[in-house]
Amino acid sequence: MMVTTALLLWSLLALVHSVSSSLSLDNCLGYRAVNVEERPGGLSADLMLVGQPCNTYGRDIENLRLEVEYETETRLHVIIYDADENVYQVPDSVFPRPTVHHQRRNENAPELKFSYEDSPFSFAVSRLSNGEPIFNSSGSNLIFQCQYVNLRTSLPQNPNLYGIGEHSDPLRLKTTGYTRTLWNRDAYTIPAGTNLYGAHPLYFDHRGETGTHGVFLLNSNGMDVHIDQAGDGTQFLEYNLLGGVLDFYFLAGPTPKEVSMQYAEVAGLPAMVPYWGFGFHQCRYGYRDIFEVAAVVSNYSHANIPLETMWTDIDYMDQRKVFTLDERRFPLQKVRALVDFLHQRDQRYIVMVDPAVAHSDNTAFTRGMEKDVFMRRQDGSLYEGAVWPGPTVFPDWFHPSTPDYWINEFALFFDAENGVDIDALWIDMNEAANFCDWPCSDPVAFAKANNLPPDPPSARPNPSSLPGFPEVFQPGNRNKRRIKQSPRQGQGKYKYEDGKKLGIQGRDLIDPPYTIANAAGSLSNKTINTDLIHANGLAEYDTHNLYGTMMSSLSREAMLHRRPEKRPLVITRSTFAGAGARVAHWLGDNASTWEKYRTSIAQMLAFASIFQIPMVGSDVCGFTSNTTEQLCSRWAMLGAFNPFYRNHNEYGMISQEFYQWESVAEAARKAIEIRYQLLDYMYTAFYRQTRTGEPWLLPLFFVYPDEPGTFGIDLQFFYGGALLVSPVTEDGSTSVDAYFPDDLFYDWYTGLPVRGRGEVIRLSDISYTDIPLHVRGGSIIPVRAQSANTTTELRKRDFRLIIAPGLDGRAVGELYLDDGESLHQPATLEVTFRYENSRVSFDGVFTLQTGLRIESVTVFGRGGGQEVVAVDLPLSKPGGVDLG
Ligand SMILES: *[C@@H]1O[C@H](CO)[C@@H](O)[C@H](O)[C@H]1NC(C)=O
Ligand SMILES: *[C@@H]1O[C@H](CO)[C@@H](O)[C@H](O)[C@H]1NC(C)=O
Ligand SMILES: *[C@@H]1O[C@H](CO)[C@@H](O)[C@H](O)[C@H]1NC(C)=O
Ligand SMILES: *[C@@H]1O[C@H](CO)[C@@H](O)[C@H](O)[C@H]1NC(C)=O
Ligand SMILES: *[C@@H]1O[C@H](CO)[C@@H](O)[C@H](O)[C@H]1NC(C)=O
Ligand SMILES: CC(=O)N[C@H]1CO[C@H](CO)[C@@H](O)[C@@H]1O
Repeated sequence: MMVTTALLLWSLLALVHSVSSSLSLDNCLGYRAVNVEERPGGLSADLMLVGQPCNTYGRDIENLRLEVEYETETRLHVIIYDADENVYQVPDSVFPRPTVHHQRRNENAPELKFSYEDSPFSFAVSRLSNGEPIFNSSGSNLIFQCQYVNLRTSLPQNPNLYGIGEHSDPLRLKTTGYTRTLWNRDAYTIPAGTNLYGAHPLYFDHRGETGTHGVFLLNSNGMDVHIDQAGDGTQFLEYNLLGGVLDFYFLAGPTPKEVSMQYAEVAGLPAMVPYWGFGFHQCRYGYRDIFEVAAVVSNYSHANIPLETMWTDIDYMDQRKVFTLDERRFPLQKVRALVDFLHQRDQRYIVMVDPAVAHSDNTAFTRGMEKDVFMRRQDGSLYEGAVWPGPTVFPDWFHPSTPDYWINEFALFFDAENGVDIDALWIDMNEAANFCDWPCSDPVAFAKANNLPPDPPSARPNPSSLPGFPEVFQPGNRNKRRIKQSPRQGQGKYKYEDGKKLGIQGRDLIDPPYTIANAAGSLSNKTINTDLIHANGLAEYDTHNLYGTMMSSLSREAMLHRRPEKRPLVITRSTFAGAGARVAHWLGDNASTWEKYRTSIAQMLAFASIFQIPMVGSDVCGFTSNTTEQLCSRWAMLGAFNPFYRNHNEYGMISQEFYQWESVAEAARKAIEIRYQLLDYMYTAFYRQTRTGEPWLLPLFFVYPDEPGTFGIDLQFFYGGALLVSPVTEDGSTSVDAYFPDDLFYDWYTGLPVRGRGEVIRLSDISYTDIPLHVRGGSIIPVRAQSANTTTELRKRDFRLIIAPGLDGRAVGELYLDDGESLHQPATLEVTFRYENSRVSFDGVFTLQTGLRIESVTVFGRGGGQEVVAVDLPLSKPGGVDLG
């Protein structure tokens, strides 16, 4: 009876103190924890609904389970799910759960402490060392319904929160009246404050000297995360989920870098990329034919701007159909000739692939139908949308035959001997995007009305000979492949089974009672219908946010199948948590505006340092709308400090290859020269992230976590731990107000010291072909003594060491080298450099014999600037030299 009384009292309190604006939610009395079992390393309990179900946004689930496990010293796993295990959970095949080493776990006390109140149930997580509360759900009752889950944590006032992407808002999130919606969307022009292409339900809470922690919610359902203050001024963060379970990983830090590394333990270490992937890439939508593509290659060469990789957008396709070539404008023989030509010159070629397959007379469709791999409606009919080629069907990545299908399409179309021998892959439209508005009942009519596929530009005869190009561009013929149409087949192939976490039956999968702030309107608008059921029984409603990442993973497999020993490079638009373990990301269809130029820095930092997708970059010079000479010039320089460096442009916009303006060409030559000299420094730091999760591209507060002045900065960043990049960010400006942390820095160009005081310093007279760079004291940067036209050439250049002594007079640095492209490296060079008392020395692993040497050492800050000392140190054994 005590229980009942307490219960009533709690209910009253809940009503009186409720801060929720919705009256109906106030009737939800939460849950009561019973059968609590505490054990070393964890706890479990049953949670039983208190009072009558409130059934606000779907039926309340009456019996829940709570499992708590201290998985490592720094990671706490808390999961709340339905006792019957019918509610959908993210499948392990898509997001492999981290392995838990129970023995290791018990060696030291965990850094986080879980506590709970039993009725109404709430839980809290605190930092053991200082008692700091990290998460506390006691302010409102847990709501767990079949189409709505609500959990709120209180937070300190004015918290420094980061993450919850993908978004184009400031790196440090707004904390009042702010909603982050996660529902992957084809988000043309990446507008601020809206849901974009990816879903990363992870935030960092940085509290300066008391530490940083991370909270990752493994949930792929649509959601709104509200960050706001309640009526009484209490700061909170609230999850509003359209389904799934509450599967939390709390990461203790205590530094931002450590939180990032702990997240990598959960989401997977990022994939290593080939060395050449860091070269400069050129792309655009709207190259009219293979001659124009070849002309761009030729023009880059003439302008003396190193071009590593040429790309082609959907222009190469016949009527925009994947796995086809436009026979007039991109005939196979000429495409192959261009690829051969590029390969002979140590350059590469990349094209785009979309997931949607044209519903028409083409082999990719026919073979897919034979294997029955396309998504179907619940009545068994084929589901159709309308994308670039017009009416399309969509592969079901959960179908057991889809891997064979996809790998086979890649093997045929991208065959090295007879097809388009690409070096890496670009995948797009995989949210999945569908141009056709919900309910898209007539995709054929929609395609016709919207000119899909768009009319290609008219084919041209061979326009002129291209200087330097061999006899490759002669007219050639290719037989059209004719395919017989196979009849439609299929029935609802799936039978529901209880207890398999496949999703509760009887939900409204199209218009759930709770509405998230999806910028595309209703859930299924502009994408695949959310009521489709995949071959394994999962609903698109639950798995929508996984579609792009599943396509990415399988496309990586398909690339590996073509070149089993080589690291694949796959650049995707849509991502889910953990995608970085397999693929890279570009920031989507931005605009050629100063605003997007600025935003690109915060976006890049979020992906690299928080979401563990370190191979990332924006469309340099901007995608849609016309760029300007000055913007393109500044972006050519900023882009050189993006991990992924690609100029890309929208159909119909003015040309923006770097050689189009002399000032931009000059900026690009200078930026690429610096980037290439630094390439091994970057490669080393990137490699370290793939092994340890330590982010290599850093917001300032990651390096100076105790300096409050750094917390909000997202227009400057550290490129590797040693180089501070402070780009000019305003139109027409030749100056920038740059924050210098309390430390010693040196100007990259002059070696002159700058003593930072945790204040802003105005850097001025920065021409349109310059970008301010400063080396952090305490660093040694190995650079290539000269740049080169390709990364293949670059790898033959000797090294130079730049030594930037710290406030204590010392410095350290690292160099990692391998063959640049193999998945497994038989031999490596892993060197640590140290500088102390005017002596530089190095040692490490030298199994990779490169024949390379260090030819000089530059010490910054000496003689008022820099002093260069010629040396001759082979990088084949430990060495050192006194610099006097
Ligand atoms: C959680 O918040 C409640 C209400 O403010 C407070 O009473 C409780 O002590 C907090 N729990 C922890 C562990 O901080
Ligand atoms: C390449 O350069 C030539 C000569 O400047 C120019 O006429 C042509 O338009 C350029 N082509 C492309 C695709 O940039
Ligand atoms: C779907 O999107 C279109 C274009 O943004 C919009 O006009 C329409 O209202 C949306 N429909 C729904 C049902 O959300
Ligand atoms: C871009 O510039 C071209 C050429 O000046 C012009 O025709 C076009 O309308 C411009 N487009 C936009 C979006 O401003
Ligand atoms: C690139 O090649 C051109 C032409 O051969 C040459 O003049 C230039 O110096 C090369 N650039 C670099 C950075 O090696
Ligand atoms: C949010 C934003 O910047 N949107 C802009 C993106 O670019 C388009 C085209 O220039 C503009 O119309 C949008 O306002």
